[in-house]
Amino acid sequence: MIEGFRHLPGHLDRPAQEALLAAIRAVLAEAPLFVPTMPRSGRPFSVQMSNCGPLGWVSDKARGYRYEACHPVTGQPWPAMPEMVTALWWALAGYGAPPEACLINYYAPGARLGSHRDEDEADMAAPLLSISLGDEAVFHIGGRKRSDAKTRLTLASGDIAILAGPARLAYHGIDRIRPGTSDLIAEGGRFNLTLRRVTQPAPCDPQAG
Ligand code: MD3
Ligand code: FE
Repeated sequence: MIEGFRHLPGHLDRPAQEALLAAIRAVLAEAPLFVPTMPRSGRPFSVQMSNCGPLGWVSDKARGYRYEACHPVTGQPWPAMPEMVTALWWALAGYGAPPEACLINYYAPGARLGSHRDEDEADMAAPLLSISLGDEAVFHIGGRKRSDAKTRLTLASGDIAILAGPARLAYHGIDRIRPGTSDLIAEGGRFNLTLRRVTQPAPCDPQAG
């Protein structure tokens, strides 16, 4: 397993998972799930997405992967990040600047996310924090090269993963979800939240402190 990957199984108990799910549903009422498409091919993702926070990750055929301040369908700014989400970042990320994007992925049964690296962020030194809710996912993580050996593990409801250092640059993906393995989400499926720093934080001004 690559250095810098931390898995905290069951970090959120059931009441915390329910509270977080309610907060995510409130975000989705303002910023509905959309279907991103691949650059160039225009092929749709099987994962549906939305975001909260000042920036959101989007992708389409014409303009590719990028962060934007507004929802691609509604044109509205992304809703604020729920406080519970930012609190987890301050407690666990070990980074001195706040997250700027919280990407919400929804996997219906049959959805998957092919092996990729997250490299659309200017600040690649910041860690990335992932929270899983609902059905279990079969997750894989390899190394910096696509050909590096992969480790597979289950991400279950309430699990948190923190990617820092070398793991931040590793190939990873979701092979499949296991339908019916959680009753948290009434309609089934899985939500994953990833908290991300996007821009480089301004250096501290020594005279300001
Ligand atoms: C390892 N999401 O949104 S979360 C993504 O479960 C993404 O929805 C998956 O990959 C999901 O980009 C996996 C765990 C994760 C997130 C980012 C990583 C693992 C990572 C970045 C680098 C290495
Ligand atoms: Fe990723």
